[in-house]
Amino acid sequence: MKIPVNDGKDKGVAFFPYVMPRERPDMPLSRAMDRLFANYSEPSTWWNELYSQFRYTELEGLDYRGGDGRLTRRDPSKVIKADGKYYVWYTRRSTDAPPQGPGRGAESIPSTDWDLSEIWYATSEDGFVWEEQGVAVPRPAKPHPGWRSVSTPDILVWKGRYYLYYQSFLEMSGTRGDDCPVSVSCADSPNGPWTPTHEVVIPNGPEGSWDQFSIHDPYPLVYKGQIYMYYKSDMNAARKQNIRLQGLAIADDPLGPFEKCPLNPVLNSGHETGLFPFKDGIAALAIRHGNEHNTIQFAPDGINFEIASTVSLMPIAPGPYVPDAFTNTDNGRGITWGLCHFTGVGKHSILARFDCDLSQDEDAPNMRQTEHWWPPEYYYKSGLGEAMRREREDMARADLKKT
Ligand code: AAL
Repeated sequence: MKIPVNDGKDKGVAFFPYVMPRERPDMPLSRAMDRLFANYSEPSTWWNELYSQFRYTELEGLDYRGGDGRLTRRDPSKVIKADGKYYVWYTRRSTDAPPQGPGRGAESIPSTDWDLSEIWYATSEDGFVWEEQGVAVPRPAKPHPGWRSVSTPDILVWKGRYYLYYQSFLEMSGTRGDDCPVSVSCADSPNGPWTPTHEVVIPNGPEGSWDQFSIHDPYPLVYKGQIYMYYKSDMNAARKQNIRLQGLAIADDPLGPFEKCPLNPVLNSGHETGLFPFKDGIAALAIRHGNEHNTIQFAPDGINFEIASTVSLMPIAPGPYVPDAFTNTDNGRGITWGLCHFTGVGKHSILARFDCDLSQDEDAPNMRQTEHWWPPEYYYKSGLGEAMRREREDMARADLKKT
């Protein structure tokens, strides 16, 4: 193929213009430039409504007992607004010992950070200072689902009632794997009292299926008049090569039955769920794992997701404030903030706030930047380590001996 010479002199071949066109120009394009106009809503992050940087703020008001690992808060729910306040629910573990590692706990000794946990909640009048209100869902008695631990909650508001969905462990996390189904509790107020159904509402898949062992991170939205419950499962645990995929189950009633989407899994990357109605579809934060991690994705039907942007420093375990999460909107406005968590803070996790501009109603130019100017020491923290340093030195010596 004769490669067109874009010197501007050969009038037979136009050159790509200096000012970025907002529509695909009528000219031959490379695959990369064609993709820029075909795959994205805009050819640049400057105008892409589903691109944003993420900024983080330490929360005030939540104590962690000196951070000795006996108290953890993590995996926040979506944030909702009720009675003129913000509400959030989360995993709270308070144990006499820090976590001992997957499968290495005992009756009152936690294995993982979310073992032997309860669901607690907090309220805020500004989204930065939070006041812990108390337990929402304690661990039920054996043999009810969740007797070992209830964790990783999310909230649904449906026809004036409140529903908390959560991972309900029937054994210590790490016994085989991080295995659990999902159960649900109901209330007439965000302050409870919460009535557990003691039922599994999102069951594990059949033997040999991708979600046979774990139904994690339940995340309900109201879409097309139904309850769209997104969730994550861990699979392929061979040789510690876990793969996380996300699925969808749909119901007409908060207590089910939830019918799993025949196209499951619907997201090929990610970890904890974080989604929101956007325009006529659903947007998803694909964080941490998979070929498409660190992307924001969009599905015009809530099922078939495409990459909308590539981002960085994404919130871990995002619990966004989604004003239209339950309004059955066909023009989702998007999100600007939420809560998330940081794990491995010693042997516990902490909640934090993230801010972004993934909203049709906000324009924060400083969040459209794509670069983080970290000082070198931030990069050096992601170092080689002694063994790999020696390995690379040996490689260099061997290479230099070659002619
Ligand atoms: C989190 C979530 C689920 C997992 C564990 C606690 O990041 O994916 O909740 O079970 O880790």
